[in-house]
Amino acid sequence: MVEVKFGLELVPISPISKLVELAVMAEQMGLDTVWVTDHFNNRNVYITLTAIALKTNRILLGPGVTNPYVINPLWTASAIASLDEISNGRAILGIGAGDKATLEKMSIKWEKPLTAVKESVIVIRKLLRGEGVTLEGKFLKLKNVRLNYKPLREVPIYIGAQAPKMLKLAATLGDGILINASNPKDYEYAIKIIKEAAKEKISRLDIVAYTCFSIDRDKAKAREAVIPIVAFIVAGSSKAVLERHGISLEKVSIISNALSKGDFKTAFANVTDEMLEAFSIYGTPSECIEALDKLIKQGVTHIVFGSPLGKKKKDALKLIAEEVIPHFKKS
Ligand code: F42
Repeated sequence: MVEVKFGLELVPISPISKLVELAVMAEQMGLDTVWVTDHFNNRNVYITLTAIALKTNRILLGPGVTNPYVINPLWTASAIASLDEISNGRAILGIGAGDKATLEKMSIKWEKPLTAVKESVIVIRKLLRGEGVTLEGKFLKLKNVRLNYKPLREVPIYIGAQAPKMLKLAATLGDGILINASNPKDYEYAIKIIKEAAKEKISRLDIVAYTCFSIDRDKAKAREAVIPIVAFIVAGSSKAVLERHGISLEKVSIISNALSKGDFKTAFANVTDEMLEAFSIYGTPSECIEALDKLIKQGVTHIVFGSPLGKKKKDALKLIAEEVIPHFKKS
């Protein structure tokens, strides 16, 4: 049986010193990976990762996820090679098509997302191998570009994917897939596509559940903490995903409209239990274990504990490390 890995998502909305503290704690508590999200309006992903690299020794670390529209893939190749150097070979790269709402704010068109991710991954790999690249692609046009230094190694590349074509691409091209979902229905859908596309490569693919997670001994507190995150997930979900979970589009539009006006009270008040079930894992340690167990049985090889973690992040991380992870390490 594959040994399941465990990771932590960090969103750089809090001071970098606090994120470093959490990453150090995650390393001390035996987690395997730490992923830092990438949005222009949060603290910078690579500066945060560098700070974490300098204070940790073992944990793997990387952006989860960057995108080729805001950050040029050549820049990403150099950033990830530099992170690998400063962390002594611990870098991992998460890359995806980018967040539509954020790109719209920057007037960046979300054109050909599959092609953009595909060409970027191919080019980044070549640069990490120390090769030169000339490409007349649809997204990238490059004339004999290369890094002026020899990267330590070819860093593993994980592709963020939920939709069918991106899942297929990730399964064929990636070393791993970051699936931003928490419910078994989404994994049933995704893993079927991944298995068909990956064929014999499936045993080498790291299938990551990038969850929205909230844990507390008091279920009500875990629930309370997860509501704001689920409101944003619901507003950003595709029609196909909402329909998969039988969520009324009418209710979703109330939340989306409220969020766009900054009326968080109305948005959060309209989050239903059905939405919480569909888009998060929350509850007591035993309830969280039960939910994660379902994903692992479906073929997930790596769990990332994503926001909010709980009402108090350090307490939640302690519960995860002391009660959740040991359950899976011994079984
Ligand atoms: N986005 C961020 O901006 N920052 C983050 O920190 C972040 C973290 C993150 C973590 C995990 C994860 O899974 C996703 C994360 N994301 C983050 C979101 C990520 O950047 C992507 O937005 C997300 O993964 C969306 O991927 P998706 O699988 O939904 O794919 C999108 C692009 C999609 O619509 N795909 C469809 C499909 O079927 O795969 C259709 C693609 C499409 O439009 N194809 C066109 C066509 O004609 O068919 C064009 C074809 C072409 O050539 O490109």
